[in-house]
Amino acid sequence: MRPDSPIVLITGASSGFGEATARLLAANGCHLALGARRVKRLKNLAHELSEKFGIDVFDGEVDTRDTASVQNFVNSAAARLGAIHVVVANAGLASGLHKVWEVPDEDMEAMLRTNVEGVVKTIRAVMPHIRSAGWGHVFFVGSTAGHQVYEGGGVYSASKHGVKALAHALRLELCGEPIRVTSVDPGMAETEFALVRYKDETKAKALYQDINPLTGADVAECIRWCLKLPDHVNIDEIIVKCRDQASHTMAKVHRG
Ligand code: NDP
Ligand code: 8X3
Repeated sequence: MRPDSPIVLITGASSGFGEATARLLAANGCHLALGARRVKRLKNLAHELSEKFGIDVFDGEVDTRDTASVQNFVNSAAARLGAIHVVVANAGLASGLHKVWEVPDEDMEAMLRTNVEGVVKTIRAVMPHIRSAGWGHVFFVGSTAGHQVYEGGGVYSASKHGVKALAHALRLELCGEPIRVTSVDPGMAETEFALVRYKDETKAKALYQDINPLTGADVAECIRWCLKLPDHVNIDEIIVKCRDQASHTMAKVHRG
């Protein structure tokens, strides 16, 4: 049975898409479980949203690369909120911009462990709760990098192609159950993503110079729209880019 106020678990809720999705879904009456490693940010957000919208918000530290941490976060959230209906498996990152034969172990492991293993661990922990709730929606946050590749982005693209594979497989596995599966796959969006990738504020800012990139709120709106559609409608995949980015590769970005 579809609830009026679904309980939504979001990983990577301390910034960017995750935070923006928490804000928009809170305004739409959803209850929230917010997870990330930077707990101070989560606590402030949880306090603000519960005060402003009168919703239940659980916040918890989670490192999605770690099985025990994910299990603990998800089970604590379900115990505190009573159920989980929706998951937004959003936590992820790019680290560096290296050719495939030059990528350091540290960057490779950060991307593959967070973007692929972390997503599997999240879905694995949440799925029993969603199935026992009897209605649900699973959101993956992929990327245009899961559809096209670019130089220096080989490992990141491999990880996002992996996310696409997971979304497609899960949709097949859940066919016949009242659970929808959507992958939201954005292009360039100004969040903390580029700062995390380059570890350099000037380089991060330059990426978005003279373009009008997507924002966290734009991606949150895609998630809200998919969630609000009638129950028989499943949006499989959304590829969303800013108007200035005609192609995933930098060759076709309009600056001016
Ligand atoms: P941000 O850097 O702003 O947010 C990333 C979030 O992921 C943070 O809340 C961070 O929290 C969390 N996170 C990272 N690693 C872990 C971890 N090991 N455990 C738990 N949480 C973690 O970037 P975005 O909002 O842009 O990125 C969100 C998702 O969107 C990512 O999967 C990214 O690949 C994808 N994406 C981004 C695009 C862009 O151009 N911005 C475009 C397409 C896809 P904390 O550090 O507190 O743990
Ligand atoms: C993030 C978009 O272009 O940096 O997924 O790969 S891009």
